[in-house]
Amino acid sequence: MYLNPGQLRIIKLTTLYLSLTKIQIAIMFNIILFGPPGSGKGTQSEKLVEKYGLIHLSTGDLLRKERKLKTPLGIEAQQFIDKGQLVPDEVVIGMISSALDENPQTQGFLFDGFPRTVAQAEALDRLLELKKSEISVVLFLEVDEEELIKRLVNRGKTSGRTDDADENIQRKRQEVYKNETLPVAAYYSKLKKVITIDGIGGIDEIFSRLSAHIDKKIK
Ligand code: B4P
Repeated sequence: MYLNPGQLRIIKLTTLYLSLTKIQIAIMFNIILFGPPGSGKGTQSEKLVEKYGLIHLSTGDLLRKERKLKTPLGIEAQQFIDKGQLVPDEVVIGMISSALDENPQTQGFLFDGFPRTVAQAEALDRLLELKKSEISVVLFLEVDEEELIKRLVNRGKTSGRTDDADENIQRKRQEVYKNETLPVAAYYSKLKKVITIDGIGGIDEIFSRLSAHIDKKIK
């Protein structure tokens, strides 16, 4: 069959596009660091992004930044945070969507404290699909409730965070976690993406456990 130069060019470009798409899927490695409030997501995320060169997306940090700048979004969000409640889905999904668009060239993202509802998980999957990517693994830090409350009360002594100030708010946050956030683990378990990790122990010890699982996935 004879193909004219124009048709040949279209075939070449299509082939190039398909191979680039494949490369993008292969290169992006996206982690969700999952766990209850105080399980050490923020602590471990800082170390993981440094080791693996990922972009750290913490919805908690993004919301606190908005609050500091006194933006309308920050002021609205703070009312929920102060009561130990979740900020509405559309607010955090919008923030994550913008952050994904701001980092088109990354080799992957580490999502810390997001998704916190099944609606957020579904939205994240759709956003990544648009980028020809997906969640590679969900690392679930398991810590018992009394240890969590102890850590958060302790953090409250120096953090200045309004949601750390009071033990009743801590208990409320743990309750919200069980009702609204834990179903996210079930959602990703169905997709066989969840690995549970013991979140009790020294910070470096837990970091080694997380790294060992990531290294296995990357190979
Ligand atoms: P976040 O900022 O996500 O914070 P977090 O859950 O409180 O803590 P994290 O698990 O990161 O624990 P950390 O490392 O600090 O959320 C804050 C609020 O923002 C939420 O309540 C919600 O209102 C809102 N929000 C955020 N994301 C949202 C979303 N997607 N949807 C809706 N609302 C959202 O560790 C805790 C303490 O333990 C620290 O003091 C740390 O030093 C210590 N620690 C860590 N590892 C330890 C270890 N191995 N041993 C002993 N102590 C340890």
